[in-house]
Amino acid sequence: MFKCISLIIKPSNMNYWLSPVVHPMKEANDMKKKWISLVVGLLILGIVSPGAISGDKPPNILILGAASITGDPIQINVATNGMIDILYKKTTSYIDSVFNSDTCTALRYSTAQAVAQYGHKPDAGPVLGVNGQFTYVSQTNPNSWTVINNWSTPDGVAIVQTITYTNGLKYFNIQWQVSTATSINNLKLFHGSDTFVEGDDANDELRWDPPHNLVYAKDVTHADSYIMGLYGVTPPTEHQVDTYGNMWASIASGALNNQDYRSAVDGGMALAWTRSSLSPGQTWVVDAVWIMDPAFPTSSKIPSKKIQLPSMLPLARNNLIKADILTDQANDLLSQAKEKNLDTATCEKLLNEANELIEKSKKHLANPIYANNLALQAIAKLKDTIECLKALIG
Ligand SMILES: [Ca+2]
Ligand SMILES: [Ca+2]
Ligand SMILES: [Ca+2]
Repeated sequence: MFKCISLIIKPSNMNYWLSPVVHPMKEANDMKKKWISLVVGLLILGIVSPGAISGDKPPNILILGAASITGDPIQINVATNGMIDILYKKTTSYIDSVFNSDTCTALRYSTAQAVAQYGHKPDAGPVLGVNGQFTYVSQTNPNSWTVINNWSTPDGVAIVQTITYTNGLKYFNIQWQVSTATSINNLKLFHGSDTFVEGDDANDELRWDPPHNLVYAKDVTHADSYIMGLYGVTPPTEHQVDTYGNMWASIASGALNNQDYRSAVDGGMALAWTRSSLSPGQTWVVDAVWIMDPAFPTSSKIPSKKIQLPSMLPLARNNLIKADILTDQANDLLSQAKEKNLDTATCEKLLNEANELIEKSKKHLANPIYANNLALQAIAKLKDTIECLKALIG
């Protein structure tokens, strides 16, 4: 079932932070401090009981503002920025299988001027793009089993990540749709994960399986380890199984190393897909599948289905209607403020920016993903305008 939850429990990763097992990057002091302040904050709020952090059991760590697909045997927690945590119920309880929510995406491309790369920032890794992080536009949940995240870049590139799960299956689908306001070339999309098979970061042995376009990991300390795999429904052009640090470094530098095997380590794995060019009005669709399975996934087990493309045009139009309604509300409040001779300059600036986004969105309806992103940005700006005017009027 889908829950729009404000708090997600992250027990095993906290164990990592408190455990004496060291990894220089992951044990960074500032991260520890962050966790500690979070726990202290939650104690004050009464969300975590003091008993929860004494004794052997780690405290529950809670992360704000995420969406969760709580299926069986797979649970998928998607952070507001679209980074993913995957839990797998091997027998009776769910096993955390990703370090924090470090399943991340990055996009590289050339504009007429330069090569650009934007991406996520894993907790234990660098920003996955020389130009910085994606702009995180929105997260929506059209039903209990789907989470959609919208991102953009300053070059007018829009990315929609859609995750869907059919309850009971040992895999879930993930898809990216990329569109652009101006022509771009040499596109490369990366997706990778800091694996945490069997609930710990260590001992993950990783392989590339070319017949299935699959990178996968299993934990060598468990004879019955389940397999965690990323399968390219859209055939990938690069892959890497490695230490998680090498894997993130490769993505950040713009190329995977195609390494096929890595003996037990704190592992990570990634795939990349390429496309030579993308023009306004076109959409590049990349489909992949995350598999969690006790047995090696054979061809008959690996799904070939792609996510049905949701039509973004009705969504963009619907969001433009919402933006128009909010514009009317903002204009009403603006009139009231002006009648009272209040200084409305700051609020009006926000309103003008929103109007520019709406006009731009309307111009780009032939490119509905981009238009929808602009409409969503306009809605956010109009909400700020309304808050601004309400504060002014009092
Ligand atoms: Ca995790
Ligand atoms: Ca790992
Ligand atoms: Ca492991």
